[in-house]
Amino acid sequence: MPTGIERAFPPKFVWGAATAAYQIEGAIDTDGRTPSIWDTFSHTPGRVRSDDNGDIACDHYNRYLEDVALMRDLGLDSYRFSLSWPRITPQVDANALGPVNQKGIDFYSRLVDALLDAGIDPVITLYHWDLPQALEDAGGWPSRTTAERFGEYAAVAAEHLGDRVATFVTLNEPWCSAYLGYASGVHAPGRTDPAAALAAVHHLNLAHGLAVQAIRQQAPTAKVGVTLNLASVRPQTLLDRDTAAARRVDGLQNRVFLDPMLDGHYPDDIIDETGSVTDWSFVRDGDLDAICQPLDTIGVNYYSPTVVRGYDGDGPREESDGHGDGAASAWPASDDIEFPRQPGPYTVMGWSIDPRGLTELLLRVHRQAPGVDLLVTENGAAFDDLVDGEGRVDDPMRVEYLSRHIAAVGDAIEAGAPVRGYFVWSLLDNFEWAYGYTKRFGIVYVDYASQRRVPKTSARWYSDLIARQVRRRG
Ligand code: GBH
Repeated sequence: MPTGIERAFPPKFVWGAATAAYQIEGAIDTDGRTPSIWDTFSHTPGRVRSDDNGDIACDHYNRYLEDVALMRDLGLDSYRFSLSWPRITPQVDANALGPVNQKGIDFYSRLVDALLDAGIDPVITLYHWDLPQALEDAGGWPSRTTAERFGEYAAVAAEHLGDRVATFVTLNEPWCSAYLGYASGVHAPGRTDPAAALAAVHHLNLAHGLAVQAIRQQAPTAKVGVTLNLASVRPQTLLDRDTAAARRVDGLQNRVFLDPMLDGHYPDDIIDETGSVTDWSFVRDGDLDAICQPLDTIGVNYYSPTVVRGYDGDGPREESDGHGDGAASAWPASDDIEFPRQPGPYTVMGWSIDPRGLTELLLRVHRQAPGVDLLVTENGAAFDDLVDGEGRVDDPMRVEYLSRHIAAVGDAIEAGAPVRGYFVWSLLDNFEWAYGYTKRFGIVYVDYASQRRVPKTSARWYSDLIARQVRRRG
């Protein structure tokens, strides 16, 4: 079996795996939980492949002890998971957070205690896409009140869990929440309004800033960060129209989040170039100060490279967001840009495999945020895994994918990026959003009929890698 990397990572480097609440928990109406936008979306026919939904998912809500035991057996240092907001404050609406649901807190409290008992450091993401439906009904992320309620919810989470949880991540991939949720509509709530998407960008940034302040107040020793799906954007050629396209995509995907969070301003070129869509009047005095909070860590999620070119009007415009033709564009004010399909190899998502993109991306973020620690909060791949006659799941392609990307993280560290940890996406096969259960990202196979967990070859490989690195620590 290829081991890939025998180099030593820094002694305190953290090896982990990640999941998200709606993708694994199930138990959607247990202990007072109310619906999120993903319950509504997945129960709307035609939105999710095979009309799958997260009603049961991996039944993690009932099986969390088994899953923690699995993580302990694998030797993980850390586990990144998200809280389901509608478990914590199920009665939230536009005007008030509503009462705290003790049963919701208790579930996460038991999970955190089980992890700590197993020697696994919990990393909590406050928001991985499951907005309480009542807040969407009141306008969702395009509406300012959603950000205000999010700040209050963050305070509750930090108050109840901050005594035991060392690291909080405010948002997971606000790019997806804003652009896939409100522009292309392939994610919940499924709206297709580019102006709303840009308002959502701002209110997600504001939500982040308010949450950082709330966590600092409630849990002063906790480390706080955000997870972004940034892109290391490459122009297809050095023609002006391609480099201009790359600059716009860098702006809409990276700088529109990084600049306000790290430097307290929005990129002028992006404000200009989206002028036909919105006048940005949703940005109020004081917002940028609220958004720009010192961060302990930036989480980077990376799956595939981004190559762009200026669209010259010839042939159908390529926009490979992996959701096929016919969807509205995820990119506001960007009809003059296309995303040419890249050469293989591909994962079964159709995403091309290119580990160098991860090295480049980590170095790009480090350049803009030189003093901030970095974490790879997600990296992984979907392949067509099958259980064989002996009840094993052999996934050599995933081993290859992970080993090359981990090596790419090592390259970034050697080049000076302060990367402190790596989290595989995902611990378990799970509900892959618009793809339902058709795509498997886990290092542990889940048989959805029996809920049996079967560690794949990649899980054993990752476990061995961690064990070797731990031995080196001495
Ligand atoms: C993450 O999103 C999520 O955080 C996680 O919940 C999810 O399960 C996981 O990834 C796997 O999807 O234009 O064809 O090159 C990642 C979402 C993936 C969206 C890459 C944009 C571009 C693909 N992003 N995608 S392509």
